[in-house]
Amino acid sequence: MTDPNQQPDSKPLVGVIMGSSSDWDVMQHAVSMLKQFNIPFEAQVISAHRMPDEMFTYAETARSRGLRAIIAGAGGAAHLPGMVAAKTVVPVLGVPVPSKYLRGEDSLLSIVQMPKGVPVSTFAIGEAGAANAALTAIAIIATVDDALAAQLEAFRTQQTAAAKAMILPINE
Ligand code: RP5
Repeated sequence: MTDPNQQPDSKPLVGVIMGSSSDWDVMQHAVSMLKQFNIPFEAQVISAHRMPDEMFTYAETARSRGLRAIIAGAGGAAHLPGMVAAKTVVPVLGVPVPSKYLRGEDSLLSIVQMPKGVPVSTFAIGEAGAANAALTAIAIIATVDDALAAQLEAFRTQQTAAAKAMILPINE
C-alpha cells in the first residue's frame, strides 16, 4: 500500500516528524524546502508522550531505512527530538514549535539543553527554524552529492542577489 506521507517512487532520505498535527503550520516549511530541492522525504506525527513505542521504533529503524537526517518538531515540554536522538545516531535536527502560553521559549529550552553526549542540533523557534533545519538536512546530504551542493550554492546566490537589489523607501 502507498504511504500518503511519503513521496512516491523514492526511498526517503529525510524523516520529518512532529508531536502533533497542530505543529504542521510550522513544520510544513521544512517539507516545502525539501520539496524545493527534490529531496525524498517522509512526514508523520509521532508524539513522544502519546506514542512512545512508535517513537522508539521509528528512531531504532531510521538508519537501516536509509534516513540521513531526522527533522523533529515539537512544542511545550518538547522531548521528541531528544528522545529520538537517544535511540539513533542519525543526526537529529530539532525545531521548537511555538507554544500556546510561552510562545515556544519552553520548546526551545527543552530541545536545546541536551546533556553532553547525545546531541540535538537546535534551530530557531517556528518557521525559520523549520526551513533552516531542512536546509541543514540538505547540506548533510550534499556532503556526498556534488550536484546537490551546487543547488545549495545557487540558492545562496539568489539570496545575495535579492539582498543587493533591496531598495529603502528613503524618499517616500
Ligand atoms: C506537543 O504538544 C506537540 O508537539 C504540540 O506542539 C503540543 C500540543 O499538541 P496538541 O495538544 O495540539 O496535540 O506534543
